[in-house]
Amino acid sequence: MTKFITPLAIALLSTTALVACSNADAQKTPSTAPAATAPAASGPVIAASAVINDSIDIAPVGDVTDVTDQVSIETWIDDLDAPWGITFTAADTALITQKSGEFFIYENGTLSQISNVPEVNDGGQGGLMDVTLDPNWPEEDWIYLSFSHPKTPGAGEAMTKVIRAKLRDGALSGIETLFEAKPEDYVKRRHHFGSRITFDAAGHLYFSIGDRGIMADAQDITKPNGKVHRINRDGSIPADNPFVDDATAYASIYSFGNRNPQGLIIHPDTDVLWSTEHGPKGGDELNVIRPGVNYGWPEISYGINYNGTVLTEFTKKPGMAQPISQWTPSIAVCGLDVYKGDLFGDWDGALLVGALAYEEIRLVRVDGERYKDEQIIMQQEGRVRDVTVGPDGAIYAAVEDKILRLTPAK
Ligand SMILES: [Ca+2]
Repeated sequence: MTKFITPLAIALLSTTALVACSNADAQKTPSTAPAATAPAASGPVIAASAVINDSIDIAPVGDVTDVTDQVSIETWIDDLDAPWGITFTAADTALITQKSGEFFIYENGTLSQISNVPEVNDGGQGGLMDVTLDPNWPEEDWIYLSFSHPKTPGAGEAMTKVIRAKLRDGALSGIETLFEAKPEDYVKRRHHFGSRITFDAAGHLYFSIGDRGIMADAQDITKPNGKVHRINRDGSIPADNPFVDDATAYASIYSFGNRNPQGLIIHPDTDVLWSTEHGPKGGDELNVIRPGVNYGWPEISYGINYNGTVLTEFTKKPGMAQPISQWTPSIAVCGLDVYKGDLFGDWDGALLVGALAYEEIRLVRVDGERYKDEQIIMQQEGRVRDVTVGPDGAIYAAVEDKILRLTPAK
């Protein structure tokens, strides 16, 4: 049905599918999400793991301090083309994905292209996306990659896919597929691929898929898009995933109602799973991701349609989690890490939030699952796609056509 559908028809479908679905079985909203309880707190707080905050309107992030004068910025690698993900394998050695599909290792000051990388569909917002190492690196030298996988070679339908492989003699070797959507769930639209990968202390792999431009799918657990997923490192499904007992659901789904999470990180101090998610026009979200929870898209949002029309009149509904904080107007959140290191000692444990449209890195201080405050540490250096902390404690940012290195200003 979606094979030759026009963008306009999809847009209409997206806004009406919740009330007018031609196949009732095709759309399933889970009934097993945790019951909503309203904590009587005055701020953006989630108190206990079984409780979701669904009743408090979250005010947009207000005045943010500019501390860019505390940071010195240098170009670490240039001559790239839309680097999307960066991760370090050792001091001064990094792996870098590029949206167009190239995968590089930067070692001893030299950038070398890695071969045997799967074909990606780099149309629209797709491409070769995130890269992460095995939690037991280097003893277990698996490299994890996400990308927009073409259903057939060329620029047709695509969906976010996750693989792992080892680097041998400059090539990916022993590639294993960890997550691949059902063929019928591939989508021709060219945006909202999500893509970020992170691991918890127990070794579970979490990754995000955006709604792929079909908003209603985010509420449908028979669809992989609009979700945060959780799998084991070999691609198997953890027995305690929230929807494993539902034969119609993707068993890898961990949370749903997520629009386009392009920041996803386990906080190493707390094991809390943080996510930054693009809103539409306004309503970018910082979320704590919990199993089985509905994050509300597109039924609730602090944003509006890009053309200015109302998307939903609701910012909250029972049973749908509120964000921890929200950015209106949108800064276009992309890339997320937790600062750990000696160079910026005062920033230990703070979130580093990249932003495409605002061309910024924000330092967001959190306490457990609470939002405390935020500062701008980099501005107007280009659209930020990824932020990662290096082994040397410097902050590295994938920006436009280069990797920047941030250190404390003298
Ligand atoms: Ca939400």
